[in-house]
Amino acid sequence: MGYVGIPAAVLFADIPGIEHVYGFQRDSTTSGYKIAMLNRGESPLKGEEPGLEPLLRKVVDAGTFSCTPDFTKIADCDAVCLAIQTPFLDPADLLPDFTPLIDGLRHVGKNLTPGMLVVLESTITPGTTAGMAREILEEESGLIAGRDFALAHAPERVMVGRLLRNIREHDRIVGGIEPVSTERAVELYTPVLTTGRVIPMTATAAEVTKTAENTFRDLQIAAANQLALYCEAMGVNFYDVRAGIDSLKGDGITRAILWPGAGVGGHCLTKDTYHLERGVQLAAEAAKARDIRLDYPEGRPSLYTLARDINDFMPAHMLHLTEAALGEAGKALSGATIALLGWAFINDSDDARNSPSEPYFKAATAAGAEVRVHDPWVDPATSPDLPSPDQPDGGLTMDLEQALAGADAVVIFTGHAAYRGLVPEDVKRLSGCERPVIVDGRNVVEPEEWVTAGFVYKGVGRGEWN
Ligand code: SAJ
Repeated sequence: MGYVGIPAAVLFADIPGIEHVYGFQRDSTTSGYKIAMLNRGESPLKGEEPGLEPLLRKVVDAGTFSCTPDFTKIADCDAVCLAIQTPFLDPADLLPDFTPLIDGLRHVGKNLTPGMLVVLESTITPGTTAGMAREILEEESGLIAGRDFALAHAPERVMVGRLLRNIREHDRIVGGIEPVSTERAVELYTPVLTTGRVIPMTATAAEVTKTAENTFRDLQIAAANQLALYCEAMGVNFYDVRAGIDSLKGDGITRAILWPGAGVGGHCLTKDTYHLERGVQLAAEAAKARDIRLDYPEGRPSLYTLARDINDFMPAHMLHLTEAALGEAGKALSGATIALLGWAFINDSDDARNSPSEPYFKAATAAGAEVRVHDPWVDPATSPDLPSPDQPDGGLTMDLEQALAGADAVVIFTGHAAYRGLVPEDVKRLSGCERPVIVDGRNVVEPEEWVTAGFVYKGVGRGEWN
């Protein structure tokens, strides 16, 4: 019952002809609180999620949805969908942490009955559905996939802040381990979609589609980040260049350039490249026996992992900009007070998984700075991802004035709406500094206004000011 499972469950529960949807949630110390909340019709997801809570309340009141930690109830189901996190233990050796997913698969396998459909919605290494997942389900159930039960992959394509809309309106990729499994998955997902269409393919093709679409997005962001770094070095404004490139239109020409910034976070772009890389590595190993090999320029790195490295570099770039700006104000990083604005990885959300703010927080603290973290959405009381979990408030405040008080530098990491309205004179007064510093990692402030108010300004891609 997370960002994917909750919206998916309530949408299924609102489909005529679907008698009941069980939302399975382990009664763990960190997440068990969700069970009672959901059964009261309350969403545990903070942040703006249009339509989610009213729909949840509706299906709870209608009795078509309930949340339970009792996995034996799986045996009563016709279909089971797994939306479980699949993080990476260590990208360097391309090893994912499939422990939570394997736990889920074992629960399903132990309660699997003939004729059931099992769908993996988690983003997984290509080859996992027909490989590891099939093996565990068959081992636990004694049944055969593709004969006694159907097995498919139907990757989620949601973004926080628009969960319901994304599920209803995005086309849905579904892929079975064999044609009947694909048909069953098409049958399951079609009623949930409004404008979206179901796109059937094989399970492995569906896995590659999902990992590749996030890898390509990450690659496009890396291209924008590299160009922004180049623009800074050449003293030009990335946003002028972007508008210029974007002007080449017509005849089907699109030059879509994404946005540079303080880094790439979240549960998806930060790991899906490695799932794709691992998939081709495993496939290449398996294919060696058949003398098929991956044909790729000898000794050259993967374009995709290079893109990961560039995007992972951006928090360090933010620190370099902070240090340079403090230097211009006659201060050092060590001993400086920094107000870090934005702990969530994406604007107007409470989702702080793999936030780019974290490596900056750690590096600035290690360099002797005192870093105060502010976020209007991430609740220190419930968020699993906090700057200093050992501190009473987790090292995070939702009080902006408290974060800005006495700050030598203000560093913007997330494009929350709350930061677009910052008034330089107010921030200067709160900082109490003669020459405070502002470092904008999301291009949310107007440099001229801040420089006029006496700030040293630095911004990602803003070479004309840096
Ligand atoms: N970001 C940039 N520049 C951009 C766009 C994003 O720096 O131009 C940063 C964001 O600030 C954020 C990170 O990248 O830190 C990820 O942002 P995102 O907008 O990609 O948000 P996600 O990761 O929640 O959503 C992606 C989406 N994937 C694609 O569009 C291909 C979404 O459709 C997927 O459902 C989601 O991953 C997922 O769950 O896989």
